[in-house]
Amino acid sequence: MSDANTAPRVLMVFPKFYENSMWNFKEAMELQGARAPAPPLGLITLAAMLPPKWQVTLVNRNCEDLTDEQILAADLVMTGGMLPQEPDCLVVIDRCVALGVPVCVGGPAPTSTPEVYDKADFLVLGEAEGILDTFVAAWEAGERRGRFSAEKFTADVTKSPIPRFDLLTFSHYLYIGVQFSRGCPFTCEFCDIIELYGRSPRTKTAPQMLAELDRLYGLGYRGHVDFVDDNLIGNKKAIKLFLPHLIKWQETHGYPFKFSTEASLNLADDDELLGMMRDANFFALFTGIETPDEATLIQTQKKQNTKRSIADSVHKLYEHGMFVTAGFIVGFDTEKDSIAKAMSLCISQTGIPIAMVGLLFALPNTQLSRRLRKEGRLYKNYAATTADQGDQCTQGINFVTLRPQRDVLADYRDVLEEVYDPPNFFERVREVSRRVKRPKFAAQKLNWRHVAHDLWSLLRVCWRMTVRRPELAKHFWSVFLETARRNPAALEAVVTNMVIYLHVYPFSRYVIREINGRIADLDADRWVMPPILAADNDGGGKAAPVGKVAAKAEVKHLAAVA
Ligand code: B12
Ligand code: SF4
Repeated sequence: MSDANTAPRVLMVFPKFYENSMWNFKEAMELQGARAPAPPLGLITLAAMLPPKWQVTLVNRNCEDLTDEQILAADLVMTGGMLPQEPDCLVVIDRCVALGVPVCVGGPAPTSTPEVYDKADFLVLGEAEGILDTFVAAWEAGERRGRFSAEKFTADVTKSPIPRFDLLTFSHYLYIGVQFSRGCPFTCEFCDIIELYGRSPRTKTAPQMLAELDRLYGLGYRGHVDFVDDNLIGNKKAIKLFLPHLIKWQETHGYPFKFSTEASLNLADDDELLGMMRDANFFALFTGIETPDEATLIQTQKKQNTKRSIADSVHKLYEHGMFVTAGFIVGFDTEKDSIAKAMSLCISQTGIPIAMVGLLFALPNTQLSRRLRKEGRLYKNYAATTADQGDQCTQGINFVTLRPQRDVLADYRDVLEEVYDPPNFFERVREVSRRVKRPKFAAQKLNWRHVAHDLWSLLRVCWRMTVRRPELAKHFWSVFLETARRNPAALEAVVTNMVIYLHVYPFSRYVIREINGRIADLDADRWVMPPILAADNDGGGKAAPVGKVAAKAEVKHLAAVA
């Protein structure tokens, strides 16, 4: 054990995500031999910010076990992550407490709901750049308990160090994340990004970003790099200044990386930016479409998606070399009975194969959860998380809906049934095959190790699609062969979407079964409405349910509220 004067041995632990999620891309990981989609960028950034003499090791519980010996060998355990990691994070805290090793938590979930993490010795809330020095000084002064909160949105990301990529085993991951900016200028009501990272995107400098890429390159990493920005184009001026440097870097290094990111749909309005992203080798983009209903987009304050053809916007992104995945949500207040049809049609017209359709879930610390609470519609335990819980696909609608809950659930189920029905899904992949125009880079160097690995993965995909899932075989081969013949450059995008489907298809069937179960409970009057969080209660959504409200009470309650 170190005393206050010697450098502590720090064990960083990234908690497990719970299993039932549309986002865990299980089959893709199996096919690629990976153990988790992405590494813990928050923890490795934190590791780089600690004093250099502190010795850091990392355990990612999604990739490997954590032993008591590892905990006992540490002077301090640092852990934390996002909401779906909460149950495992609490297990890690309990183990540290039981073994008598001080534990410090931080990251987005503890920042949103600190009351859940009371057992930890230290809480370091908010962006670490703004507060870690205070924690380190307290530790070095011998303090062994405390709570430290960063001032909101003031962390200077130009001071963020290069993350400790050296702590990672690259082969454990499908891709590696880097971050250029934090925050988003928009005001979507359900979003917690703007609460956690602010509305004024703060960006790193070009030399800083290139130094991160140099480090990854120097460590031998090649392939997929994800810009984990909340909205890469949140500060258009800054990204336009950075991209020419990125293009040059890629050219000089023979295009060792292909990039993905997340951006708002108004990217489609900016040809200059789209051209730069194509030239830097961006190949995939996630965007929040949420709903095709204009009135709902306005009500949920997502105005950037209004007054446009969503399909045309998405096709524009395809033309610039990127395939698109998108988020859709069912359960908004202003939704109409026709939403299932409208949403399925929108998804079909855009030709987005992987549409992450979820139920609206009021996250803690958002405008939405504050409004619902004020309106007396938020369930008391609305943010409770358990290890066997699913994501917002099965657990969404944690509040009293304005339309009958049964209708919302039925609409959601209908969308999932329609969009993930094999013929419909593969038709959308065909759209990708026809529309995506991948650029050719004269300076691109082939990495033969990667080519061999990709070919091996492709063989396994063909085998799975044909032998393991014979019901998909004819669709798969039809789209695959058409792409190989007409637009071979789009093969990677096509196959990637099909691989993700190997997880999303069975997962969507599982969600449909769960939703049908919820509907059956409502029909049989077995559903019991959870208690409501009082408008003036400051429980943060974590209070245990008290008492039970009779079935069908939701309707009565709503009538009373109205
Ligand atoms: C990349 C990403 C993912 C990746 C996975 C990342 C991974 N490592 O496995 C994917 C795409 C799979 C994913 C999925 C999901 N995600 Co996500 N994701 C992100 C994103 C965009 C970037 C994360 C990141 O790398 N950030 C960069 C690092 C540097 O920032 P950071 O993690 O915040 O770390 C800083 C501080 O928080 C702090 N810190 C972090 N850890 C610790 C620990 C200690 C001890 C201390 C002191 C400090 C500290 O120090 C760092 C430097 O300041 C964030 C948004 C964001 N801006 O962070 C959302 C985010 C974390 N995701 C979120 C959510 C809700 C999800 C999903 C449920 C889907 C969804 N959006 O609805 C799924 C669930 C996944 C599952 N399997 O169940 C929420 C979490 C909300 C919350 N309050 O916890 C976020 C904040 C955004 C959002 N609303 O979508 N996600
Ligand atoms: S565009 Fe995305 S990140 Fe920005 S406020 Fe809306 S949901 Fe949040």
